[in-house]
Amino acid sequence: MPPPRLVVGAVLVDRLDRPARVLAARRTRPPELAGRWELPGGQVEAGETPEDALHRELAEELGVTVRLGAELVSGHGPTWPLTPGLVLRAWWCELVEGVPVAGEAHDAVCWSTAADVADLAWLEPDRPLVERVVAALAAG
Ligand code: 9L3
Ligand code: MG
Repeated sequence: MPPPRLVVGAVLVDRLDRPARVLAARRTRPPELAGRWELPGGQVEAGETPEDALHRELAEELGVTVRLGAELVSGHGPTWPLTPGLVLRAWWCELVEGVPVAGEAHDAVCWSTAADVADLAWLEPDRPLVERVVAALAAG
């Protein structure tokens, strides 16, 4: 079996030191994922580091520049399962420049608090990450 392909995602928060809000983005595609909310990001391309890919995806998808913080690591390590053959790695990050706006990949973005994040229809594989994020937001 080939190694799983890597997707990177952003836990984009209002501030890294005491986060109160996280950015959720609603996908436009493919049809089976359209309308679901996600931590924005995408596939790492050949020759890119995961961190470079995350910066590129956030610039392309949301028009922002970010500073990366710590990686969001699960009890099993840094990767979170997506589908067979696809895994996700995610980093906390905060804005350096720009205001996130939905481009082609999304039709809405939303800064969510711990209280309202659970009301969003998240992609299933993002839910374990979101649970961890909510705990951090609530602790703030
Ligand atoms: N995916 C799941 N959760 C996420 C992201 C950024 C991506 N937080 C899944 C959706 C697609 C695949 O990874 O099946 C590749 O993502 P994209 O390049 O279409 O954004
Ligand atoms: Mg994407």
